[in-house]
Amino acid sequence: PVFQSEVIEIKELGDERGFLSVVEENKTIPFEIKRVFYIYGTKEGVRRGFHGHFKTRQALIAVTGSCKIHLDNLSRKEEVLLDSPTKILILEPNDWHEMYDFSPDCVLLVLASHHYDSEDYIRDYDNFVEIYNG
Ligand code: T46
Repeated sequence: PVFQSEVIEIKELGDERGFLSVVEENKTIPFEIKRVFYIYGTKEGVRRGFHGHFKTRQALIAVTGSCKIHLDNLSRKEEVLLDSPTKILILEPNDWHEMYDFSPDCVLLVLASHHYDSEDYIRDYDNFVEIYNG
């Protein structure tokens, strides 16, 4: 199937102690979570990503700070701003993505549907176009 990436909002559960937000696999997150990683301490001006995937679905949350994601699924290009721990980008494999404009305090949490596999990356844009246009 060809998926469509989207931004979803989750609840901010709060009381006098502060806030708590929750995500659950196969509910808030539309897949089973096999892997978790986080990107932090990103240097100023850095742009990373520059790839698509074959099968890995991901959920991106800026748990602190903010960053932007450039998305390109060949039929649309979009810029997503992640600037709240209650905002989640469900990033589908068929979206080429680049992450940039990280605030110095940004911690970008990523939940992934598959274990790490370097073969699941499409790092060449022309190749990406061939695969998803074909
Ligand atoms: C993605 C975006 C949102 C591992 O060994 N295991 C892992 O699970 C990951 C994610 C990375 N690595 C190694 C591979 C590289 O040597 O960590 C190094 C940095 O990874 P990479 O250059 O792929 O990082 P980004 O920011 O370009 O991309 C990452 C994810 O790899 C990718 O799947 O969609 O975040």
